[in-house]
Amino acid sequence: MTTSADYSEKIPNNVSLHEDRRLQRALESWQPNFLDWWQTMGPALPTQDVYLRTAVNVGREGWAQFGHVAMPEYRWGIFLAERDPGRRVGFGEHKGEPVWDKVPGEYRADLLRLIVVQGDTEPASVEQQRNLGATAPSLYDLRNLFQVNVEEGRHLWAMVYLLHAYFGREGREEAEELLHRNSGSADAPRILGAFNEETPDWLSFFMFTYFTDRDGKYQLGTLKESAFDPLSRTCEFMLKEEAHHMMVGTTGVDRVVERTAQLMAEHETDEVAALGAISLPVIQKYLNFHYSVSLDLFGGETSTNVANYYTAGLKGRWSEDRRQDDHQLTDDSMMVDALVDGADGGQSIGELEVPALTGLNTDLRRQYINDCRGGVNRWNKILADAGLPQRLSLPHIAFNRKVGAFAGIEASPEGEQLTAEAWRRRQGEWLPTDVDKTHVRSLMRPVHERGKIAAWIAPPRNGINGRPFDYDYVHLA
Ligand code: BYC
Repeated sequence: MTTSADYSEKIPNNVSLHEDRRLQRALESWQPNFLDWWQTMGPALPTQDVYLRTAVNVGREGWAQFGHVAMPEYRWGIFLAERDPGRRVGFGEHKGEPVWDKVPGEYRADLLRLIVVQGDTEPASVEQQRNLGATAPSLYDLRNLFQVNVEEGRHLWAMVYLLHAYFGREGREEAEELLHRNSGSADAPRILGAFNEETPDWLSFFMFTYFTDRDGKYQLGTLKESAFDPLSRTCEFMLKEEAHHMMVGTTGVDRVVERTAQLMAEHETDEVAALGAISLPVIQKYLNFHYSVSLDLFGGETSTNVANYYTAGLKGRWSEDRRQDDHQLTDDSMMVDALVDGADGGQSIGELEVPALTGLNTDLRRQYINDCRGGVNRWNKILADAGLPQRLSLPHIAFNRKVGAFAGIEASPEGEQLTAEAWRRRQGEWLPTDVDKTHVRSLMRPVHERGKIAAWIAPPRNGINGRPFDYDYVHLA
């Protein structure tokens, strides 16, 4: 057996990598850099092995295997969903034409940009979560953190494969850059705002996996519609893994709320901080923060970029095939959230009618917001079931925005426009203050013993892959 044949087994793939020696060599030279990055920027807590799911195929049955794996030896593979030979472009000016197996010259720059932005978020989130292992509330949670991390690593591989396979030298250079930019770096930050924020504690982690990973779900859902078939097929498979990340966020926040509600009901008090838990107002502030920075990830309420992506067939809408329209939208309009001019010469928060194509970021953001409501309803049901009158809520769309129509104004969670002075004075009521963050961090003491859990969070209802909660999910080094 030659070295390259061995190597093709080292990168599990369903793209016949062994048939393209040049591509194989290119990925071969990127792999050690990825592993260096994983060692220096990936999970910091030393472990022997972790009970992980590894993608091994894309079929309906048995696409993943579970087992204890030493993390640096995780098999980051390249998997594209199965090809549909009859697939046609579903929207835009090429609607009805066969999808593309190569990158059309005129769309090269835009496709490269979209793939680089998507790729940039994956290692960014691993960097953000690097130190969380040291304070995990249980081995079950620790395992889930690492599962999310290795899969974000695989999603980076997915984008790097596209860059190497379809964008020549420029793609290879961009793949290198994906390992050089770092979350929060002053010199070379990650591209999108939310990915330069800290994830310093587990409440942030659960909020991040609920709200920010959910942006991932929606963006991948639009790229899955792409006329560039390899991108579409990659995203389709990534979405499969993303479901676990959603579960981690949803049930993570569930369990924090459950524990808080339990203590509130038991002790008939709202002041659960003294009881070693996180109070509802602080949970609400974390929710406000993560939701609002995630809303920014959808770009401006109106955008010519998104209109061009759609018309060209690069990026579709969520559930494109279920939309009852012409899938071209050239004659349509829609209402978007906007600052509107008032009779008094001032501007207020309202809506404006714009061409439907330029409003597509708003369309996607609204799909996302509806989905986010599902989480809030769940958490409120936990509060109601505990007999408590308090409720959590999503803040107004204009609250704490740094991108888009409301970037230049300040608004309360209820959507009341505020002066800069009022915002400065009151923002601590709505966003985590240093005191809140310090308290949450003070609770983050590691529980690395089998079957044990920290006092600020309820245990999960189910373990992973049919294993019990007290399974030895992680062996620490
Ligand atoms: N921060 O025309 P505009 C995930 C830039 S998450 C900084 O309004 P457009 C994951 C924008 O790039 C999913 N800059 O917006 C989750 C543009 O710059 P250029 C990631 C921002 O282009 C958790 C300018 O502002 N995937 O997978 O229509 C863990 C004007 O922008 C931001 C994608 O995002 C921001 N928040 O839409 C792990 C999909 N927003 O080009 C993973 C690919 C906008 O003028 N990306 N800007 O220099 C896209 O589809 C689009 O680039 C965006 C922006 C939706 C991000």
